[in-house]
Amino acid sequence: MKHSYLLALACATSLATPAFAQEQDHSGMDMDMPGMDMSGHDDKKSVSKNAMRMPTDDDCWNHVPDIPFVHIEKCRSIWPSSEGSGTARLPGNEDSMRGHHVMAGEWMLMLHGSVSAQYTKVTGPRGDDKLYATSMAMLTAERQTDWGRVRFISMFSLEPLMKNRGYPNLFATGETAGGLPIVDRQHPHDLFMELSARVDVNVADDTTLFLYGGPVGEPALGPSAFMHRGSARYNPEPPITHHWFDSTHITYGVVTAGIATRHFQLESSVFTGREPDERRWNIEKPRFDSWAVRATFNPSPSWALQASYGELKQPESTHPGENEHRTTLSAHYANGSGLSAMAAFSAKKRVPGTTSTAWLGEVNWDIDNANTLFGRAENVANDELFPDHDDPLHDRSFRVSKFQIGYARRVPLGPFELALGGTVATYAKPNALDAPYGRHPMGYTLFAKLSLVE
Ligand SMILES: [Cu+2]
Repeated sequence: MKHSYLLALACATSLATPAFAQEQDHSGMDMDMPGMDMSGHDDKKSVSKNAMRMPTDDDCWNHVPDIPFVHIEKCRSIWPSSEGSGTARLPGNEDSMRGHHVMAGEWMLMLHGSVSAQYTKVTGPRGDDKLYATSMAMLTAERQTDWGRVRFISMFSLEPLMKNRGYPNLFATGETAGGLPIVDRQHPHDLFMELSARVDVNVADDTTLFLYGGPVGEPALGPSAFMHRGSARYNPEPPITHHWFDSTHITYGVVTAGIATRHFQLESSVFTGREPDERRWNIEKPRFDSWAVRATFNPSPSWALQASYGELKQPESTHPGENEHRTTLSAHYANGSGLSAMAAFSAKKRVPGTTSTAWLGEVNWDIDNANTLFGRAENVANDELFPDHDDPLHDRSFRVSKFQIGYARRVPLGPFELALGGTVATYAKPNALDAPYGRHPMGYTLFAKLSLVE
């Protein structure tokens, strides 16, 4: 991010908008606080001098709503948490500020997005290959006020352009195409991935109450969704455990209330349990028939530990009358210098029915400015691999694993970053799956991902 550019923008904005300056006036901060000294911004030398006068750690802790946006990045390296998808918290070291930032009056706008051209090939009898594109665009508007913060979030995807059956992802299941369950493939995401608002009210120096929600949002269940966590930043393949951990990231109708401090966040949601249907261009009817509760602990900027529980009403249209109780635990680590990793566990209980568990470990390591290594290991008991009722293996649960490694070469292109890379995956499965899947199926993906980063 270009500090000088943002500083200039923020200075221009704060000079032009009395409310912003006024906010700083009753912040009670020392005069050496950057942004307080509004004199001499018209010469370049003093701008760069001011840019170096960062807030102290203490400022970041005690005057959160008063930190000028230009210095939030510095504070984020001190705060123990940063924002993930929905209301999820990530380690403070996670770089969640990637994107293009513009001040519009008192509003800070952030545009973030990526498009990835991908080719996936999976071998074996259930394998397939496909050339396709995944995409995501996110626009947020946020504003600090003297009592807290207001934020609007919108997120879109053009994945509905691809066919309903999505793209090959061996052992992945979930949602439908043509009324039939999708198996060994990843479903496309909906056009509207998020349309939500969040209001934070400061109730003490270190405590805010917040309300989040909208027609499309993410309830307080599971870790931050895969496309919004650093540990999966360059991984082009969704987890095969998506429907154990983060499948609720697009939910039609969510309201979440919570309390947040530096280190803790406790929140609860009421939301729609039904997964998105296969009409991917519309906004579905909210039902508010399900609930979840989540606790997150950020002991330091390196860690985010999360536990959540939710009861979902009839999530799957192909399993009418069947509810789901989902318990997830996750530990996310980020060292702030290129390494981000997550380990997670989920237990999904069908009601009525059995419980199936899933494990996930993933890592992304930006070795230097140009090279990234990443990978993911998953293990899950899945009973949806044979949806045909006449199949002798129908409804039987099989514990399968996927081990995937990948590499990305990152090339800066102005405000964009182009990541070129590939992944290789191998699988472990019981012998009973040799006939339908082949003895040693393999998966490969090549990708070219363009992201707006500044
Ligand atoms: Cu998804």
